[in-house]
Amino acid sequence: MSDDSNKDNDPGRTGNGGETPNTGVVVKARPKTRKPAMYKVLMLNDDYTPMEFVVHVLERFFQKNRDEATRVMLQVHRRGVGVCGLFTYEVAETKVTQVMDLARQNQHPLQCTIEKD
Ligand code: TYC
Repeated sequence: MSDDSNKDNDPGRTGNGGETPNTGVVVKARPKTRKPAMYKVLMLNDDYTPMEFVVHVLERFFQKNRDEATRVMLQVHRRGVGVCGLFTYEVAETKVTQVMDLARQNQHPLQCTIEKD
């Protein structure tokens, strides 16, 4: 005997009057997000690294033009410390490593560091 009153296995059946099938998935309308913490890369002065090398580093790793790189380099030279840029933690770490590696390869004592913004 056939029984067409049982429609529970009918895949097209929505049970809500032809609206979107209810998948049971709950999605927040406005998912909470957080801005990432930002970190300054600071460059430190020393008595030996040539000014031109510092300017080169700022152009190469911090996308500064010649004028901006010179301004930051002179700030460090006169005041002892200057800000190269503001980055997420991993990017800031990478910049510091790149600067220190190039400085070491060229036997300059140039130091830079990270500070939470
Ligand atoms: N003080 C260095 C000099 O007179 C120049 C210098 C600038 C070095 C900035 C490091 O981060 C620095 N040659």
